[in-house]
Amino acid sequence: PKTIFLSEYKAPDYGISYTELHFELFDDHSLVHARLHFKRSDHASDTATLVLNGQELELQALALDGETLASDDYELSDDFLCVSGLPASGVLETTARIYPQSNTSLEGLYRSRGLFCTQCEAEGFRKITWFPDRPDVMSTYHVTVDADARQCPELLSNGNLVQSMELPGDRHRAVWDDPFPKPSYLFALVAGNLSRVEDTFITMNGRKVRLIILVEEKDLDKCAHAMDSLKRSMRWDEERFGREYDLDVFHIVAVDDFNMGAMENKSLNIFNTSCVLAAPDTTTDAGYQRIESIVAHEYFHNWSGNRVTCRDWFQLSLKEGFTVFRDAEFSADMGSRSLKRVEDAMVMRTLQFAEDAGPMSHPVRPASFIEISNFYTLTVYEKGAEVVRMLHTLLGEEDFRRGSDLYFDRHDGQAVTCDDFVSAMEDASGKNLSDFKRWYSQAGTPELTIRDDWDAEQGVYTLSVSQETPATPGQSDKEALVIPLAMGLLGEAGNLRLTLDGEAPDPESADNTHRILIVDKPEQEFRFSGLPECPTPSLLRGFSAPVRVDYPYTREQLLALVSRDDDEFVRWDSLQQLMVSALQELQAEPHRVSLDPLLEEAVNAICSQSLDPAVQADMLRLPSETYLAELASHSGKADVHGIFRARQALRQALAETFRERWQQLFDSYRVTAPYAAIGEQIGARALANVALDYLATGDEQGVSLAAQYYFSADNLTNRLVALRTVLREGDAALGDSLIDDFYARFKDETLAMNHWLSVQAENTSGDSIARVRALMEHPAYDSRNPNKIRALIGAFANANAVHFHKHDGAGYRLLGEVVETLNEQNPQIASRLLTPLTRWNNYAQGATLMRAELERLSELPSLSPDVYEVLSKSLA
Ligand code: HT7
Ligand code: ZN
Repeated sequence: PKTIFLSEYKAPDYGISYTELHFELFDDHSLVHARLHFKRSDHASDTATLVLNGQELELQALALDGETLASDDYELSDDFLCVSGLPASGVLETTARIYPQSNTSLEGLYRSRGLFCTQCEAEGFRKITWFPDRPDVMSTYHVTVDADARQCPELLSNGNLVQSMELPGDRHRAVWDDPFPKPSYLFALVAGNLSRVEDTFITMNGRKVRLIILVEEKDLDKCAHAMDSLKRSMRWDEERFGREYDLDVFHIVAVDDFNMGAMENKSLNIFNTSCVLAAPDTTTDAGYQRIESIVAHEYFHNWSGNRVTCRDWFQLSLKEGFTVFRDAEFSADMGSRSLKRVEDAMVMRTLQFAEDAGPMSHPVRPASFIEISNFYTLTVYEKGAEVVRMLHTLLGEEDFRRGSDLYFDRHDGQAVTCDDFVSAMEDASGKNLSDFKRWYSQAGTPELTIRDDWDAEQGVYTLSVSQETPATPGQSDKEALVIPLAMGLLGEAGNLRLTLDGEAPDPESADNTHRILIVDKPEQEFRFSGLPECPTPSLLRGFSAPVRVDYPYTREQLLALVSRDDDEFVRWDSLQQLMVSALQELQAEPHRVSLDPLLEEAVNAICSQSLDPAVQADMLRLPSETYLAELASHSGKADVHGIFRARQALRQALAETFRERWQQLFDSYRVTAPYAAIGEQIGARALANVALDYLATGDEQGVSLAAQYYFSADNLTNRLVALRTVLREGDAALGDSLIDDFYARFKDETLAMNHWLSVQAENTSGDSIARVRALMEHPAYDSRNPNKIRALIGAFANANAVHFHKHDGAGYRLLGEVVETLNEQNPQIASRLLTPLTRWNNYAQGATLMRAELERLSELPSLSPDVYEVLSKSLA
């Protein structure tokens, strides 16, 4: 497979101004007739070849301006159709025969439970017809779809419906016209038997938009939350970003077989059912929140992605980073801002930092790739969003909004780059952001080492900050980044007023206890004067930058921050740090029994203060095994078995020490009202459920309480918490009986069954590998459905570390076998599933066997480019 480089980007020689497509859909094949209205670009030579991508297509007809093309005028290969000797403009006509019913890759046109649907991002359109399948070729589309009227009563594509008619032989036709030029990756088609939920939205300029969600009839009662989320997103984008919807109709279609969460095709968003359908029995609180944010994310792409799109796939974060930033702001506005920040920081620190330190490490704007599907990553999405957030922090809301308006005005209808985005921000704010742009090109997580000095006589406190970004594959020398470091100083009676050297003191301002320090050199000092006492620094407030911070906090200082700092992220993080150090001690001394009194005091402080219960719940949860493994591998090698035992011991100690507290919290926060997915209830449930988990730890009465909780639950959140707790703490017979009960209740609800698979895959009691292998044969599993694969195999490899890392390598082999099958069937899912094995270098014990499994896979014949890229980079 070939590596593609950003530095080799060339604008296309031909544009396609107008694309006419005519689909004839049949059960055993489909025909795609295309008429491409091409025009040679000004920069191209008269003899330039028109290069069209095409894969797995059978050529049935090829004509230029109505005349069949002679065979020496074109060249057809597995990947391309190249036509030469063309006039400056004209119409190229092709007919392709394709086989959607046997397309298991879920890219291009495929069938999901009989429904015809498409997934074209990033390079799937080339599996539908020959086309310059690159985002800088933008065209308007006119699409005719013919299919059997009974099997496919709904025929949909992008834009507006301009005609529908019956055809002979029980067939019918719909014609769609999309007036907005778009790249081929935003093309969509859906045909099948679906039922509709409809609503309307009146835009800020009074236009009426029809909102239509299409699902299988059995799921009609699960669409209300998505519809409500959509309407709130549309209003929010008008109010916060001034963005109005631009067509008269907006569709969301739910499909069962989908490689990712959802896809923002112009006016015809296609969603994984798991990201649209919501009901209390089949969706957790987190699931409701995820649906809200994904519906918003896809909707927001209408501007950040569709109206203004990417010039090439290296610029993917232009649309994804910006859109994740937008959806995060939306979620923060809909719920709790600090909660959203804590949860996003957890994802960054646990998963993105690991990606940044692993063999697939890449910058937010990668410089090269083999297979672009491998770059839909936490780095491009989440770190990309953090980069946009830092721009927002540096510019402030007003200038940022001006920059965003300028970006949309300047580039509407264009395919542009991350540089264009930053230029708009520069032009709107008058700030020079050239050094800041290193965030786009430099991979790796920067580490800030912070030390301090207190001059009691002068009342001067000095913070010395140095930054370093570790070497990553292909990038050994790193430059200093521009890092906004939000901070405060905590004194005995609360946060102190701050006067930075060179600044006039401002005792009047209420807001002078908080600063954004701009760290932009390898080493810097910040001096604060006029302080009455030696403070404790409150650092990286609100997770103001995606960096690690190394400051030698004492436990007393952490306790002070947990108890009294103004910033909820810092309070959460400080308690996490106290727990991490307790866990590290337990790992070093497994028989240690006493709980650190300062940790005890910190937990007490959090339990007794009135905080947002959702944030309180996050504060009281133990750091995850994955986070602990990431931290351990940053400074050495991770011992997953030691981490597991230490967490068990700390959970036990906290459970015993605070038994009364847990009971009080459980009693006061247990929700007795009927289930509603509203912030108030979600927060209360989270806190009650954390308390229940501790109550059941090593305690028979607590286990019976959990079992009762399971049976009395009116929602999936509580039922799953109870089930997990019983599986962990109860005897096997009780656990099995709940598993059977869950199956009996929900066997017909495929989304609930995914949770049933995950819970068992993550269960560390008994022989997990045998259990997972048995479940692979169970009717609730489907080896071709990405949701099922993620629910069972993904959950096992990512959330059952002690069995995945079994000493005999059986966990690695299990994952390897699944990847081997998927390599041919669905390469995108295969390469994603491989991720845990690629981290072999983080583990002392498993490394050799993990590598051996990667090596075995790399010797397989016919590796897909997706899997090849991950394997070759992991073994380099
Ligand atoms: N922009 C969408 C990306 C996507 C995708 C990418 C590769 C393979 C399958 C895919 N399905 C959707 C999703 C988003 O970020 O909004
Ligand atoms: Zn997106």
